Amino acid sequence: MTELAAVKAALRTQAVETPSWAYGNSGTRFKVFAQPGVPRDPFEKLDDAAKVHEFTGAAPTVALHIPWDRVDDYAALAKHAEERGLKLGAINSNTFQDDDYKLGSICHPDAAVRRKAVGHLLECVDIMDATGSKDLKLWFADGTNYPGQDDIRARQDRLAEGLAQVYERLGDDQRMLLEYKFFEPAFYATDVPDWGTAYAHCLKLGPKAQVVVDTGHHAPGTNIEFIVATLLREGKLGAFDFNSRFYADDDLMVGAADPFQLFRIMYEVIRGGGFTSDVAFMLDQCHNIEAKIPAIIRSVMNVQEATAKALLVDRDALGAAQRAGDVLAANAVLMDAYNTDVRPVVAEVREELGLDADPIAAYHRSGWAQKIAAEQVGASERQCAGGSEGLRPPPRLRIAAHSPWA
Ligand code: PSV
Ligand code: MN
Repeated sequence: MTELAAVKAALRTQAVETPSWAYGNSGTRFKVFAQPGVPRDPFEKLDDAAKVHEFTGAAPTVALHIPWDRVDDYAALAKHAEERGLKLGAINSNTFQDDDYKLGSICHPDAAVRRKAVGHLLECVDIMDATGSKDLKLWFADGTNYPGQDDIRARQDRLAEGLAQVYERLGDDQRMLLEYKFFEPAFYATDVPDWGTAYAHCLKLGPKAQVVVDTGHHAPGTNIEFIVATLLREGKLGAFDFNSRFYADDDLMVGAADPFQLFRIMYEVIRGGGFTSDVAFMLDQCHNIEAKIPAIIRSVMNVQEATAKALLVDRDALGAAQRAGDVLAANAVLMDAYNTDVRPVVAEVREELGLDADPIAAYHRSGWAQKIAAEQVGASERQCAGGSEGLRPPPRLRIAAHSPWA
């Protein structure tokens, strides 16, 4: 196979999971700008996700967030997905939204609150059984705001105990993916603040527990590709939550703020065997001012382009330069790949799959935006009527004026 053919073959296998919550209305804590045609329920979110897959050919699964995507019949939701060429992906838990969780969820000092939180996580595994989802994604807002507020070490013990209860409940082909985030909403000590803490818990739990790297969850300047390389080396990289950021957890389109970082991450993924393993490539984004469906299409395209560039790195030449200690040559090999315009190659892959070379133009031509705008009038109101359903959770700059967190 020629080099180009190998790159194209690899690109054809790439799948990016889109998050149900990216299709819904979201905003900042100052304002949610409602968009016309926004889905009113999880079924309509899947209809939109199907469009992303239809035009990219690369977004076949959709992550759900419970309770935002709670339905009476999960098998029916899975069937709805299947009829549109999709599958349901990771089930994201939510232990940060109830009043009970003010001082934490599975790390809370009160055993009754911890039991409630674990109960929710077990419910999420029941949902996985019904939807056929393989991954339970856990992110905990747990932490403290003031030194002395709670016992840091005891909170780790409670965390380990709660995680172990959920781990026991997992089926043979199910995984637990533990996500870390350095701050927010806790401002002093977050209970799972970094990859090291997540890794330590996953290691103790066993092979079905792996770490999630959300690209927006690090202090500025953190070398994320180093974390990726290390977790892959240890067999503990489970998934990505892709997005990009300028300041904190901005949840902007992946590849928008720092496409070079995304390329470096994808290079380490490929270098470490993560591209052909079961690492899940998920998006975790909010589209507050831009049109949502084309923004998600753009994000999938950005991941594809970063991947194509990473696949183009001449690893033999790189290895030779590294062994020779030729710093400049080694760097040049990497930069040559990064500076290649891969858009024509990715477009060719699409055409070979029978898709339009330009997914965004094809989406705009399809008339879907006009159709949902006409048919789903009032979606924003209805979406919020059930409380927080469909809205992004409360982290910084993300609270709707009319939401329970305002
Ligand atoms: C937390 O900020 C997070 O990144 C977690 O992945 C959540 O599940 C997601 O955002 C939605 O709240
Ligand atoms: Mn995330």
